[in-house]
Amino acid sequence: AAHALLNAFRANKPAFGTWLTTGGFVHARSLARALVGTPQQQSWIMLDCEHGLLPLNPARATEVIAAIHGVRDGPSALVRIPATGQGVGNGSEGVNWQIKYALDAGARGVLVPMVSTPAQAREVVLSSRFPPVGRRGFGSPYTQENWDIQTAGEYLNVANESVVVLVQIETREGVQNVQAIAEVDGIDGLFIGPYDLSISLGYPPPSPDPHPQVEQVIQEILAVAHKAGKKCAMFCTSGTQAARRAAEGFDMINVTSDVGAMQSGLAAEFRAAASA
Ligand code: 3PY
Repeated sequence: AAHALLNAFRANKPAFGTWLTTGGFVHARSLARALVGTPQQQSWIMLDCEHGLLPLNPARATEVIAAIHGVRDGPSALVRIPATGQGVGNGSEGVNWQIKYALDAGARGVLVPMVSTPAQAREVVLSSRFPPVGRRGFGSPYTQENWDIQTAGEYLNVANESVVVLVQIETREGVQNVQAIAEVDGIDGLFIGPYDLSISLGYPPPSPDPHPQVEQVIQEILAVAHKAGKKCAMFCTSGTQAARRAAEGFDMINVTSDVGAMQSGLAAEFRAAASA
């Protein structure tokens, strides 16, 4: 079952997207509709349940994801879960149940913050893929509706190849282990979080560009991902930055956020109004 982000990945075209940090389903639908008809159709929206004001409340996530996917030719909705890679391997089931809720709600993919070891990446894959690849549980009666698929059985047949599994490289340990993480089967891509990456490496956060030492690490991660045959994603905060990252070869690029776009849009209109 294809969707906008997967289409871009398969066509080797950069997929631009935006962070969704707040709001209900009306807000999410407006954001999704705003992306339809932009020059870049292969877009995505990330429900930020890590730092945004969208806690991973399954009922709410289901409504927001349904609103986005109700938009014809619209973007793919993905979920960044709250639990980090450290949520596995210490006995916590955080990553497991959060991925389950996100995917059962119909998300086209998941993003797990701060994945620092190949063991953590493998755990992410186990939670995201149905057997025989992983151990994701099967049984939601709603997921296939969101995918516009007729039966749960059909969803089971397409989910492993259609769900996009992304891990964030944004810790010093993650950088040290980046090659082994990239090589984990079932991981589709590495998503660089330049803010956490900078502070983990002992540098200030990007303002707006990363410190040159951090930039070097970013380019190394991009090269490692591609060498392993994986996609590489980058978080940006403006269209100008995003265009540059696309030209560098990034496959998936965050352009802005709901709140950021609202603020800059308002500021631009008010500046225009005052310039008369
Ligand atoms: C980071 O830059 O740390 C991110 O995770 C993107 O918000």
